Amino acid sequence: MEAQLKELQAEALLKVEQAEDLKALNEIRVAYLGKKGPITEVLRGMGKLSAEERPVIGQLANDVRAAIQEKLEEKQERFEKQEVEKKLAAEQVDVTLPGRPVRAGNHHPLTAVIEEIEDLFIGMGYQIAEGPEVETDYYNFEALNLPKSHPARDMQDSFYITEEILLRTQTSTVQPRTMLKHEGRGPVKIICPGKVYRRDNDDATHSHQFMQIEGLVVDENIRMSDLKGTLEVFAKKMFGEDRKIRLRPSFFPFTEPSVEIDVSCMCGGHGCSICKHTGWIEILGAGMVHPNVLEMAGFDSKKYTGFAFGMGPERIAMLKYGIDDIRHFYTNDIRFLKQFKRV
Ligand code: 2U9
Repeated sequence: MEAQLKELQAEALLKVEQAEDLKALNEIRVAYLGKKGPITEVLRGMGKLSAEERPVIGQLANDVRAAIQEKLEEKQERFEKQEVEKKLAAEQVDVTLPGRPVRAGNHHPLTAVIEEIEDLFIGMGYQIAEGPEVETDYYNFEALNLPKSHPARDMQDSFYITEEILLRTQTSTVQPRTMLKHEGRGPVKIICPGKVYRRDNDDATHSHQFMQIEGLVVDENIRMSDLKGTLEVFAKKMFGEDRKIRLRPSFFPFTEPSVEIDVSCMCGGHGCSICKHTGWIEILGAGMVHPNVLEMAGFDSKKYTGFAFGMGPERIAMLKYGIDDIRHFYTNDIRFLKQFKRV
């Protein structure tokens, strides 16, 4: 039995020596050290041995088991180390290689212009007010002095959802909402930027969805000269300190008197295609808030007066950057967008 055990040890150690991978080692472990293996078999026959032989053979069997176990573990460790080294060699990274450039994004030109306008008015003490894009007929028309029978309602073709609910055609809806919150007490000094919708066929100068920024100031003793001074500051900051503005009479149902405001062209009046050889470019509509509009929003029109204005940021951006088609703002062509990196 002693010789048998020693032979088993020699045989198993040779096989471990010849094993070429972890799978082979595992097969050897099962074959020699498993429950059905030859060593277990030998130990099972120990009952037939004499009392003197039993501890000697028992000790030897345990030594053989330990020797095979030790060799198996040694070789397993070697295989595992080789495996890790192979993996590391395959995954080698050359840290000296130059990196691939990552294109940093930039603001959309329209967002940049809107934020510039917002900052400008915030600097003059205005607050930003916002409201819903899905509006009631009341705030979109009625509260702005456009009753159901008013012919000016034909001026805009709107996206109606029901007879009383529509996509707002102007951000002017935000002003009466904000004024009502003031419960008849001034001052109100807000600008309202946001998306508006009109049923237009898209072309170089029209879009069925576009942006508006409107402003409103309501307080005691607000005069037309306040309107003129404010919008002159705006035009100079936006287009250059050398620019001038002029006011032309106009009509809006929510303001009386109403004006359109032009900024002098950068051609200096010598004539160019942008100002169509007039020397002036229209940039804003404005006026003194109609007393009816003040009263409907809960303000006493004998005590309070106000001015309001409105502009299209797309038009401002087109003039500022020489963009010739409004659709560029909405088609998201990366070649167009990446030209407007803010510094
Ligand atoms: C209230 C009172 C008065 C807002 C105003 C304009 C003139 C104007 C648009 C023209 C085309 C902007 O560029 S556009 O899309 N707007 O010309 N908006 S006065 O007047 C208001 C608004 C609300 C309660």
